[in-house]
Amino acid sequence: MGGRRALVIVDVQNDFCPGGALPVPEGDRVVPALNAYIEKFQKAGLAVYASRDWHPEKTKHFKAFGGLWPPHCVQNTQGAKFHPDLKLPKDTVILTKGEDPNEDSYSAFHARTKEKKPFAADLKEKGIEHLYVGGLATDYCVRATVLDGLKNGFKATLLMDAIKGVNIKPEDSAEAIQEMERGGADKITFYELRVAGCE
Ligand code: VGL
Ligand code: ZN
Repeated sequence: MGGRRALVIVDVQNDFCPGGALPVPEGDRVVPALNAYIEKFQKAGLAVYASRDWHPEKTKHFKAFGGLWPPHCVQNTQGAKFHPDLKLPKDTVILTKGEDPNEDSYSAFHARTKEKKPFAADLKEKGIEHLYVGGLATDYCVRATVLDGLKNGFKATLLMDAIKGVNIKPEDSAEAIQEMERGGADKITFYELRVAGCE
């Protein structure tokens, strides 16, 4: 079991939390769980990535222009900011996606660093092979990120206590989790991470 590990926090932004423009039910509940993972990874000297949905005002992602969603995470708005209680370390690599008005860009593998480097390239440069993925939403951006990671040859572990889904259909998150597992992802909770001694 080689391979450097990294924590990947997907789209924990105000608009996906209660009170936001596209609230994931109980979306803010992932925040304390993710803070615990952040502390663990940081103490172990492992990289922390945080993706953000970052849409222009007009995008085919939004209902008004043919998409599925109400406007959310519009660039430079309060709703696009990370949840205020999320304790991102200073050296967190911020990944930005959804800027292209012609693409949904659910997956963090469509995102780039602030130096405009694709996520996969940044991971490869750092020798990272194993992604621990949590955040919002289980059935959209978490799902797409994990499946793309697996397709790109990374190992992926889902942080079961640090994800929440939209569940347009009530079973959507459960089905997404099964799909990720079929693709090769495994699942863990914070307690199991500690037991496994993943330092
Ligand atoms: C997301 C719906 C629309 C997500 C983003 O972050 O899961 N879901 N845009
Ligand atoms: Zn979006």
